[in-house]
Amino acid sequence: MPYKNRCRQIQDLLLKEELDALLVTDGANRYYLSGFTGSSGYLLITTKRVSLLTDFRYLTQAKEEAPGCEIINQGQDWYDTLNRLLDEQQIKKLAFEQDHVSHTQYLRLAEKIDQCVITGKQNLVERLREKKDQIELDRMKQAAAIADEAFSRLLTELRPGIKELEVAALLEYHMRRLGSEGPAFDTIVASGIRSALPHGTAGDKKIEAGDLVVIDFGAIYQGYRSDMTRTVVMGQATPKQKAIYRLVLEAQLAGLEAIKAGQSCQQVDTVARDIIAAQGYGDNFGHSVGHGVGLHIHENPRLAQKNPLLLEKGMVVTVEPGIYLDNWGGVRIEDMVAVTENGCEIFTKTSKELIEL
Ligand SMILES: [Mn+2]
Repeated sequence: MPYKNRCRQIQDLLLKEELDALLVTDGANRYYLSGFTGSSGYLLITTKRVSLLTDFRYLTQAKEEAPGCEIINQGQDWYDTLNRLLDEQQIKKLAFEQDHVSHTQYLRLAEKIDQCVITGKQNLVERLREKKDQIELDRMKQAAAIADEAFSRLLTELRPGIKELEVAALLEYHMRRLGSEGPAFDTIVASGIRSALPHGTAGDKKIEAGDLVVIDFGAIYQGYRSDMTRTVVMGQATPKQKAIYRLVLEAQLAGLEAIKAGQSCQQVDTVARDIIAAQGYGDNFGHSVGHGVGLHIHENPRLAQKNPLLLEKGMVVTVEPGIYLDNWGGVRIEDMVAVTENGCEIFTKTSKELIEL
């Protein structure tokens, strides 16, 4: 069980920051620290105890999924329950996740918590989540494998005249049948001139002969997400389509090559970006090269120009340069990889040769 160890890391952080407790309100952080998959609940981590407050609907499930936590029925007013717990343990300084509390919740906390100081903190749990352990890596590899297989099934079904929305439905159907808990995010299927929209979610448009089709999607396996993009051509590629594709692929391969523990995020971005910029397409590549993935589809670390953070073994990131030309179309190629000591392990296995259907 990894949860106990993760809670212990939070408890160490509490001691270091001279805090008595952390109230976890974010769902992904709650799951990460407890294993509880229910949609509602709060974790209270003190230096000695981990309590999971949830409501009647989830009590049985919580006991099964989070044996490392003391399970507490939050009752009619969970602030009363929280106050009682804080009292019992003589908590004087309570931290809360300021990025995951609404203004209304904050005002209520400030009003109802009477015997201790409350203080907002950022990224306490998120920072731990940046580096994946073996259990997480295995799940993400499986999520990537599901997406790969779904994509190969989809390729046999793509024909001119099919709508983008149907393509998204087929992909999501295949992923579900292969064990995905749902799409990792709104599936992107952008064809023809729409492929120049970096985040063109699938629409009503029919895919026509000659279209570039950007397909960006992912699966969820045991809570963990995958992310991949392939661009295909419906029919035979034109010389320009081939040239743009080759350039994006060259940048993508260089980005992958640059990844290893100790490398800075901005350096990976630069390596890929420079290849595209050198051919005059710098302005047509307006997003960062990649991002972390995990329980969320977009997490730290971001592989971006202004991020000096050094990559560490166990981080999982995407590498996804693209070129987008208004009124013409776009190409993006994306793999998800795990950072290793000397390079990276590529979880996405689908070929990156240009696919002409
Ligand atoms: Mn991505």
